[in-house]
Amino acid sequence: MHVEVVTLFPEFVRAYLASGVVGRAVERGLLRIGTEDPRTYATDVHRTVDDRPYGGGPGMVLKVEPLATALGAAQARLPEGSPRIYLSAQGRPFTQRVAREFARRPGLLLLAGRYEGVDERLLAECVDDELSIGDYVLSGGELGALVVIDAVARLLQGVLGGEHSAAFESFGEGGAVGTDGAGPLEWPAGLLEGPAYTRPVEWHGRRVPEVLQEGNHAAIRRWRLKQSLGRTWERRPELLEQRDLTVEERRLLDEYRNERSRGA
Ligand code: 9D3
Repeated sequence: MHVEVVTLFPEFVRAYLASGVVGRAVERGLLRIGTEDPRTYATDVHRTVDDRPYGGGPGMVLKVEPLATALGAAQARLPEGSPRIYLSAQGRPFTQRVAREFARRPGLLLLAGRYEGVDERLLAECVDDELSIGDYVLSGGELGALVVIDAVARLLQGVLGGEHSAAFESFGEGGAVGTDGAGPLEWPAGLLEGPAYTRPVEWHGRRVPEVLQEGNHAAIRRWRLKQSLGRTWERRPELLEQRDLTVEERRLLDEYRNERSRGA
């Protein structure tokens, strides 16, 4: 896949993308990333990319011409069928479902805004989709673009280990929410994962649950499923409403709630 990012902070974006899962995907030739800085295409001596909003009001708006030229330069490097996406607080929510849609495309053009936003005529003519990464206020679209790239890169064939990608396939259409459906245990889609432990077996008087130490794999699977259901019920109850529970899951969640109400 080929991703182009149009941003006033190309060094920031490239620095982040150089490490971790994404950096390795780039090194291995599974992902190509380019950047384009609109300031390159500003025509005046001050390299101006923003201007005051018509009608007045606070802040500045990104001018249409340098942005349109930068987008055109980035788009010229991308394959046909690469959606053009503007990251903004007003966009539709970016979710795992959207990440899966994007992972099937040959490329992505990501436009990160700054200041109060971009001239609406640029959006009308040069953008196919507008996405937000959540209901909080950021200073610009760069972190949004990085979030999209990270979530999409993990879904590309060969980017994660073989076991992970195989696990992903078995949940691909499940609409995993809250988890990516690609966990090492092939965890059921739509549930949060439960607690994890490693050595030492006791720390500050807190012990690793006995069941995890005993090697009864059926019991471990049941305990983990119960923790997962309980945690989802406590922290993200709306995820349970979007999902049908099996008879076993129903029973495990009831046990969890009963133990909880008795203070266990
Ligand atoms: C007058 C209100 N404005 C600022 C307080 C609105 C506003 C303008 C520009 C709010 C945010 C931004 C910059 N944000 C992004 O570019 C952005 C973003 C976000 O703020 N939240 C969630 N997802 C995204 S993606 C891009």
